[in-house]
Amino acid sequence: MEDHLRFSVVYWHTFRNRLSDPFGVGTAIRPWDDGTESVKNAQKRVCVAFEFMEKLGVPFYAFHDRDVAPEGANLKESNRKQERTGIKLLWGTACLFAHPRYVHGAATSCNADVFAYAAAQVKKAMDVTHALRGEGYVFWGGREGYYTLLNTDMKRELDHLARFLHMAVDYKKRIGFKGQFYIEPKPKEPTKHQYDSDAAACLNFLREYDLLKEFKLNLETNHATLAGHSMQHELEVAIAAGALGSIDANMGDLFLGWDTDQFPTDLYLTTQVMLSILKMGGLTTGGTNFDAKPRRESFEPMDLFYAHIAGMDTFARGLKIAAAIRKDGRLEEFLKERYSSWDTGIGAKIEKGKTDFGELEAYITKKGEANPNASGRQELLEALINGPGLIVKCRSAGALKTHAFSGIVPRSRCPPC
Ligand code: XUL
Ligand code: CO
Repeated sequence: MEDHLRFSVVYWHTFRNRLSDPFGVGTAIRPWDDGTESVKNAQKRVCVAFEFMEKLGVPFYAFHDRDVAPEGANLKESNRKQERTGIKLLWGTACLFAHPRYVHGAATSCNADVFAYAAAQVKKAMDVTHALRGEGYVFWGGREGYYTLLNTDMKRELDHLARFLHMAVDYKKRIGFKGQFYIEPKPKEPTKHQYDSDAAACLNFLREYDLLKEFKLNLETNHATLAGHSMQHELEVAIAAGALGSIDANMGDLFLGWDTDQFPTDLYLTTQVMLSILKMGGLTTGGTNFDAKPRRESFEPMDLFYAHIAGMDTFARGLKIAAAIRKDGRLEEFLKERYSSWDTGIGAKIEKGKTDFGELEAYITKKGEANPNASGRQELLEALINGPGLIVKCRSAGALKTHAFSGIVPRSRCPPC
């Protein structure tokens, strides 16, 4: 489970977020943090962060350059703490969205000097990530998008973004950084429309600008739902392109239309995520990165533990249920059967590219009608998902047995019995 889940704590929400909202100041009680930008305070924060991660038993963390500023002092301290605890850096990134200079974007700014500033900042953030032996580096397009097309040359901005990423790839090679590069899709917030809007848009962009072999995707649940997709949809799009890298594990709220970044406590969500990840064969460089924050009302230090443990337990159970569903085999069997017309005959010929419209016309004219002739069975499959992994009691051969299996088949055909 440890190898599959690869949990990671984020520095920004867990150690820098004061839990403010647009209507009120921060409520977080963080007795170790005096709220200043002093070196002493930053070092104290590093100590608390590593103590917290050690107590949780997580193997990774992630940061933005600005979260761990002042850089110089923190680099040494972080290196020492990594050595002592064995906790590793999952990925680093640069905050190219908070400072007013990035008001019109960074790599997609209308101003070339801003592009240059962003390049210098990413160069430094990559150096720091490399020095801390980070396993990856994330590009999330904070303000790489627009509010109105009236003032935006979209094609030019996209060309600039691609140029920026090519330069990052060149620099990566120059310094010998072997970590994985990721793009993190998000459709809106802070801009109205972001260029990296969803997995498909990112893949298209990477392909168009010949960057696909250098990047994978870091997918975040709440970003998927903001884009009008499920997380599983985004995962499957990335997996189909061989480009799923890592996940930012959180969830949104059904009734709120913004990025609430809640800790993932929904078993259906984590089960779906783990089903896709297991199908892919597991994460390699990536991890389950809790890009999540406790609610403004959960302001005590202890809530940081409760929140992470809730997320970790939900993913652990999701993994167990997903593994049980795979072991059970009925979902896979159903899918295999559903597509079986492609395995032989005309289906196999189409898949192999061994036929054409003319032959297909002759084939179907002879046959007369195409009859899909099979139900999609959505409700049955949803019931099946409810089953495996749950402990059911079943009376078998006179004795009450407990086993992990679904109760949707008649008891007489219940395989464990
Ligand atoms: C913002 C977001 C970022 C990225 C890293 O919504 O998810 O924190 O993960 O910049
Ligand atoms: Co994120």
